Amino acid sequence: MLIVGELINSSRKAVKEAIEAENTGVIQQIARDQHENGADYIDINAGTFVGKEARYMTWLVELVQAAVEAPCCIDSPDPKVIEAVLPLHKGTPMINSISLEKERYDALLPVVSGTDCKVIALCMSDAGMPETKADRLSIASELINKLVKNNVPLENIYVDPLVQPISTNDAYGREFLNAIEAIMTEFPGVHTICGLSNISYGLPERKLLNQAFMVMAICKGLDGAIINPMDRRMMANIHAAETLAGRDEYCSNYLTAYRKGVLADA
Ligand code: THG
Repeated sequence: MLIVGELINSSRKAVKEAIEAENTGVIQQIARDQHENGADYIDINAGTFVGKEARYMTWLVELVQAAVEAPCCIDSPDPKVIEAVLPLHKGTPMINSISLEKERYDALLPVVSGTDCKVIALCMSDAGMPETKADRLSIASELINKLVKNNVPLENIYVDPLVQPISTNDAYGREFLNAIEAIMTEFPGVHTICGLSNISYGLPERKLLNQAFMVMAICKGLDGAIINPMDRRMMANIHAAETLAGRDEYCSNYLTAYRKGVLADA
């Protein structure tokens, strides 16, 4: 399971304040904490700073790279910001995200084509948010085919079928989960990823719902997640579910996690 640590996001108050104060220590500590707790990539998102986003993202990428060996996941609603930040990143980052929205697709394709970057392919089109499994599969298919045709290797594509709040429609969990299964079955070698926290929006005990949903998604084949790696119970659930889903030969990852102490009292 590829883990992207989500905590360096300006929608979080502490991060917003650290960015505004140019507090390098706070940001670098969040990066180190996430990496030490299992993040393979460190998501950086300053999307709430309209107008100043490019400047803050430039600052964040250099700061995070100075603090940890893990590469960044460059998360921006603005394709121009992603394009501007990319050359500053040493090694190969993850791009979050391309979609089927025409403007976004046309701007980002030349940026990812022919590189070795991992790219999140978000199931969004100009028709809006997907509702059903069929909507998601149709957008995913078109995106995957176009990207592969344009020199983006299948194994670098992480499809995000887009999680929507279960509190607004009781079918949203099922439609998402069935989309994961369909995408992983129809495109062997592609990956799937998601941010989970939308599923629990508007409900109490959100962590519980996020954890249960993660286990269900792993059962359907999900192999990437944008999460808070400091949530010990979430991380323990991921280790357990991957082993139980048959994705851990000889249970060796489970046993390694146990020896590191990350499963106990989670
Ligand atoms: N898919 C992709 N990228 C994404 C998302 C996704 N990037 C952003 C987001 N979703 C994932 N990142 C975060 C970062 C922080 C928080 C949630 C998601 C967060 N949430 C607060 C919490 O959980 O306590 C609540 C914030 C609020 O709702 O006010 O900290 O889906 N490709």
